[in-house]
Amino acid sequence: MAYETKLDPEDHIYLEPDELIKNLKVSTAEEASAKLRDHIDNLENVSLNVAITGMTGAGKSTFISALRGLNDDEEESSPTGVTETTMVPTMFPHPSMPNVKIWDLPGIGSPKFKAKQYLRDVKFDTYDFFIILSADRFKENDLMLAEEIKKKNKPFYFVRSKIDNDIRSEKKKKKFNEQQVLSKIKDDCRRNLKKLGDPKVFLVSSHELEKYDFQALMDHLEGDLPEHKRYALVQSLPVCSLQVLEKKKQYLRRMIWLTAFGSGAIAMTTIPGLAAGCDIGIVMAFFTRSFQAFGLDEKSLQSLSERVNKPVDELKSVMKSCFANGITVEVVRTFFSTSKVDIAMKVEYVLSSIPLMGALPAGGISLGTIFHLLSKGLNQMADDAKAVLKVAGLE
Ligand SMILES: Nc1nc2c(ncn2[C@@H]2O[C@H](COP(=O)(O)OP(=O)(O)OP(=O)(O)O)[C@@H](O)[C@H]2O)c(=O)[nH]1
Ligand SMILES: [Mg+2]
Repeated sequence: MAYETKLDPEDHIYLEPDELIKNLKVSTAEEASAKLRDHIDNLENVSLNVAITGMTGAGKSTFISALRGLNDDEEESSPTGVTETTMVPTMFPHPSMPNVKIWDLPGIGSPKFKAKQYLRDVKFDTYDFFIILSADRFKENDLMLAEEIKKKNKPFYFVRSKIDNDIRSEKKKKKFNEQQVLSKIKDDCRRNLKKLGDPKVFLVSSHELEKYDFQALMDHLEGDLPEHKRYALVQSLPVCSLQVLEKKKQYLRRMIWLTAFGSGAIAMTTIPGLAAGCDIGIVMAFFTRSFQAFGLDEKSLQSLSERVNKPVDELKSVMKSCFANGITVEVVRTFFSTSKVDIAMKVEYVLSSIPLMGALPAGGISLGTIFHLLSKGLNQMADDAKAVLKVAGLE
């Protein structure tokens, strides 16, 4: 082999898309590229509709803002307050993924509440799943609603909200033990919901998503969603912990394959200069998605800054990659042309298993180069995001 095969040890884990390539059933590299671009488009545009419901004042609007990475008092936030502020289903698009829609459903506090009618009124079919919030024990209306959702074969999750309040007041007691307090709240809720079997209950604080069961809730959602919707869920999550960050990175790494193949690099037979002939649009889209998913864009940093009470400049000061000031064609071009590429990668290993690649030996080099650069860029952004989390005190 003419070129070196040095590879990040991590890269081996992500070789599974070769299966996908093999299954494309195409006869030319161009066709493969086009199909993969379609595949990326489909993943990016998949719709995810999340319904948030519960009694008046349960914390729905606040939870929705938190899911969208916004603070209560930000302009676009769902209105919150102590009076009944939400009367009709209201849709809130995710700030950077408009196809991810979070719906604030009307409160279910009325004594005349009829679950069946309610679900019809809110057009239950719209939603991928329901989250039923309660700020204390779950009431009869919550149960009736869950039973009706179950009949309609939709997933639902019980979330006991405002846990930070419980912890704060229990802390004043002499024998405070956080784990015991949490277990007791959970047991109480479960007892309440016995009629439904033993449904899971997640304890959440919208002000501190990094604590309690928010992560567990997201893991369950991820597991229950059909495969093609998981990417949208994971990328739309606010970066509130190292765990979320790692998960995002893991999903994005799989996109590197699709992006590198989809960029058209495989259709090239020569490499006139680094990455020439590569579709810069698809590369830009990948880096932009990664940047936003990691919460490195100006708006996300602004929200984070307000939440953790640290100036944006302080958060930004630890971002050392060339992407720190945003993703532009200029930045990406510079990154591509100045990165040292001393690898041609193990990509041959994958390429050799795909019949149509056999005729394009030089294409393999470009593909390897692009794969490597995308991977390197992603790693650098993830490192920036980790550093920001650390300064924010969320690590
Ligand atoms: N400490 C704490 N307060 C919360 C939390 N979630 C909501 N709140 C507060 O609880 C109050 C009601 O929250 P909302 O989000 O407006 O509740 P809602 O369910 O949207 O209420 P309606 O729209 O009237 O049905 C507000 O004052 C919030 O600030 C939380 O996780 N922790
Ligand atoms: Mg509300």
